[in-house]
Amino acid sequence: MVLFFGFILTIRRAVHLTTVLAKQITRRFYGRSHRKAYYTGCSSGGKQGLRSITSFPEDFDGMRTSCLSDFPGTLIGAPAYSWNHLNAYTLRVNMYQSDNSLPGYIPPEKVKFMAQQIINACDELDGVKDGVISNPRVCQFRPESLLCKYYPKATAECFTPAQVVNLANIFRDYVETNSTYIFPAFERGSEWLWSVTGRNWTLQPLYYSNLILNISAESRSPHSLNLSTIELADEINPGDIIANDPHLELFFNRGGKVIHYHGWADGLIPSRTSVDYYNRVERTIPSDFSDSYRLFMIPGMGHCKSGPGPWVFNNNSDTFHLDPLADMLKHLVDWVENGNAPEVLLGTKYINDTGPGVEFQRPICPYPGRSDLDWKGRLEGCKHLEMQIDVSQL
Ligand SMILES: [Ca+2]
Repeated sequence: MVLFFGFILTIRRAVHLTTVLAKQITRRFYGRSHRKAYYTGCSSGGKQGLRSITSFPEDFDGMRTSCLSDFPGTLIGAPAYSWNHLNAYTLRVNMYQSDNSLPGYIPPEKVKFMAQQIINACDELDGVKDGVISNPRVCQFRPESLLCKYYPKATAECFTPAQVVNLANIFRDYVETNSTYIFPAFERGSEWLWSVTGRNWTLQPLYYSNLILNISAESRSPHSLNLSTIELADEINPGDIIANDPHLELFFNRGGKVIHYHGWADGLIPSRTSVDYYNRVERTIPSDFSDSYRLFMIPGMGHCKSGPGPWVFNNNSDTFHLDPLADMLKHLVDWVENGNAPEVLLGTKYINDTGPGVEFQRPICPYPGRSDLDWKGRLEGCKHLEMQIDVSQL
């Protein structure tokens, strides 16, 4: 039995109750209970998955809920788990980019130009010239490099001082008063997915107004956000919508397996929110949990899908027929049922994103591993802080 959850916003018990009913329906239809239960979801679906394994760790389990050999498995993509802080970052970006009459507003054609400049500067840092930035954290592109040399004589291919400041703010992590870290910024390479229409960026721009501040439609303004507003949102936590609990021990102890993924070019939910979560789990559970939980950061993938990178791995599409190494759900089943942990994921980029032909494939190592590629994009090894995987054995 596999449950698919998408972008519909649900709260604490909704996933649990849906799961209970789904199991009953499955039993009624097939005349027997399921043997294994798997979960896959991205975005709000990823958040719901984290809620499930932390609040209801027995949900994705077999018919014998007390039997540890009946393992659960969960596939979590780009989770919007830190909903309050994610919306705070989105609102902050709105301050810079939602009004196209402001001098710092960056129009779509300049965003497109900037995106190409970033690709030009950082594409080959991973050793392969393919239009994909494999590790944006080593991309040193600076907004000021686009500053018009002869300002105020600006052109379509340079930025005014106000636009450079605006861009630097978008690329800067959101840190509030007293050095309070709120949320990571977008990565270099995510610009192609930015909302640059001059209106509010997506992701519930009225969340703070309607659910936290309870102010009228006439008073809605993203400019009202500050640290006390964010702390109020954390305190109210409407519908128990925050799913940032890093305590996965109960799920792990039941034999649970988690594959977590996030696109490095996500222009909707900044990529490092997943790295932040992984690091929090690492600080919470000091022992090695690589036999239970692995994170894959996907080069050049946008929000749950699409982008210039190898974004197809059975994450959001059932129209492709992939070999097991290139299918994350098959990896999860193999891990749960045969004990084979995914050492490397093979991401696929199809021609025109529809196939049937394959444009290229890229091996992706689990975080914090780094995929070392030769110039043809073939994997030379996964360099880990503590270990190095021998890919000839895969
Ligand atoms: Ca590249």
